[in-house]
Amino acid sequence: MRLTEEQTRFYDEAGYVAIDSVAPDEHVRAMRERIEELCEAWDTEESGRLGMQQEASVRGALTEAQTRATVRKFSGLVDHEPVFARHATDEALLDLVAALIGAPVCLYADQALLKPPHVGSEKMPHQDNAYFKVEPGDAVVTAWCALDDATPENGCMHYIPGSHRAGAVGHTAVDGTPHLVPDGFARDAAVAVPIRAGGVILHHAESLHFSPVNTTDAWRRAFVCHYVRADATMPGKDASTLRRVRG
Ligand SMILES: O=C(O)CCC(=O)C(=O)O
Repeated sequence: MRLTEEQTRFYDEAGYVAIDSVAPDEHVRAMRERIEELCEAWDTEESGRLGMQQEASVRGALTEAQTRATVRKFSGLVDHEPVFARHATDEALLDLVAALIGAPVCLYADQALLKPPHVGSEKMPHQDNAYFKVEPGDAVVTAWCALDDATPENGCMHYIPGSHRAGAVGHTAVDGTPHLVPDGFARDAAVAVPIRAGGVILHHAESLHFSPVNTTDAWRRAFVCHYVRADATMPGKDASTLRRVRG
């Protein structure tokens, strides 16, 4: 799959680009079904090894059904779950990734980010590289794949166009959470980027972004792969242990 010149220019200028119909319907369906099974099996070893997290607002004494309906995250699925490995190594997706960051390409991290109906919370503003600290920032791209149609109402991605051009900005830890937020953030400048299921948003590691709450009756699910060029400097990661996905 090729990026057009216009899409490449848009990414360079805005720090993100949305591409429709990247993941085949069958792959999207299989990922959605597996997420449903994992939420159903929330108290098993299988879900546990994927670092299952629940919405903070509802943690505590819940019924089984309530627990299933409040899962917000699984991590590291590609190492254990074939349908997610198939997506992360899909050649069409990797063509887009390599066009933006070059090659060889490794998978840096992957996660399923879920916004359950009504309780799906905001993902606070941040740059991915506030967490990763990869040098250079241009060597990392996030491929955010919608598994449901993502809309402003159910918590689609929002970006500050051009924010990556300022490079890394300072972030401060939010008390009692694992979140970092940028020091100074112009929320009014954010643009909502709705996308259909199967579409992928590619964003730069220093693009400021967030996603609001899910106010709808339905899930907003995404599978997110962070890719890095193999020659980048990655504090806290042993690059030789990362999965090489494009030579
Ligand atoms: O899926 C979301 O709501 C947030 C995703 C995000 O922040 C990311 O992919 O870096």
